[in-house]
Amino acid sequence: KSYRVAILGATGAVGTELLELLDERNFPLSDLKLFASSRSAGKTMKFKGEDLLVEEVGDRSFANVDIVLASAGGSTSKALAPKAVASGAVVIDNSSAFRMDEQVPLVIPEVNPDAASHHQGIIANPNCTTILMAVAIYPLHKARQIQRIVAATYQSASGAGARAMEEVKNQSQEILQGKAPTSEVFPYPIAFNLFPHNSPMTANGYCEEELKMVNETRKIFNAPQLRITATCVRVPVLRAHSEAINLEFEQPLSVEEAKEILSQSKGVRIVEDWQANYFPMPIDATGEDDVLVGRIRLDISHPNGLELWLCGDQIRKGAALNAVQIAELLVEQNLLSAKSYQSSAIS
Ligand code: A2P
Ligand code: 11C
Repeated sequence: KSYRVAILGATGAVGTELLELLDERNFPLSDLKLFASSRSAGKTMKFKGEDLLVEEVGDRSFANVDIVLASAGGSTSKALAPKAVASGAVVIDNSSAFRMDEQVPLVIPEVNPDAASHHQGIIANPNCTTILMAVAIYPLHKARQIQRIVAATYQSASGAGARAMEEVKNQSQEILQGKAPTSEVFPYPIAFNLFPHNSPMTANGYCEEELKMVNETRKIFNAPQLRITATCVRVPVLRAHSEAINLEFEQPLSVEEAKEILSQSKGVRIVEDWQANYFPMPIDATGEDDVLVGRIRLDISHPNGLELWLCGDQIRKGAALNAVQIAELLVEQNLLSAKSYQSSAIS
């Protein structure tokens, strides 16, 4: 059996990767439609050697579509996803629009695949920082129950889209030529600099990105009381996010056991050479499917604590790959029947 798929936001950083992954993973396609804004309408993009036309999205765009992979921002998803569901499609949404909606499963196939079966037409893809952390720590949580997580992120420019990557390169050139850097995407110069994450600040002093890590992880782990705190930072890396994670367990977990568990976990690869001081780096994680984990060590400040460091390609596992894996899960488990999504108060 094969499926009619549409990519909403096909020209963006995640959309481009979705196109590559559908090809690379040989997703069973009978039709592929590409949608973006009016700016891109009429352009073509290559898929399996063929030129596919990019169309402006309209009300009837999803009439003959089984699966919509959406990555065109929250407001676009909010406006279009319910319409796509009403016309019979299942939407896998990469934006934050529906993630905390009680009717919408928030799914990482390595962590909570079963949640997908309760979908009402929309399934949300978590935020990239959440996905990368969850893939690496969920297997440890299953072994010893995590009590508290303290995370610090080092997030690449591409998390803010394709134009933000260009901004790093352009500003670097400007600075090297002795000019003042021009900022268009980010609020402050990012080349040779870093700043706390550029998402909106909230009343409790955490920015939205930090609260996504808190709330989404609790929902995915089905652990509403889990204590999590995070500090998110934007760094002048082009692609792949890094995270320093401190875990406090209910019972002690040895480094050996943690490594044993992670070495058998899907989507995780341990990268450690202590002699060479070689651990995961964004340049090594770029283009990789796995989350690279290293520097696994006991926390000297707490008997039940463990420290680890991870890097992951946030456009791939943090977004496009996770979405395609969800689509594969829906196909495998025969979960593509038409649904009726009723918007709840939270969305
Ligand atoms: P376009 O390239 O025409 O602007 P990124 O995350 O890299 O910034 O990409 C965002 C993606 O979402 C792009 O494909 C962009 O298309 C698309 N997009 C933005 N706004 C809309 C919209 N209102 N309707 C459809 N697609 C949109
Ligand atoms: C970043 N994680 O790196 C963000 C971007 O909720 O999907 C994606 C925000 C989201 O800035």
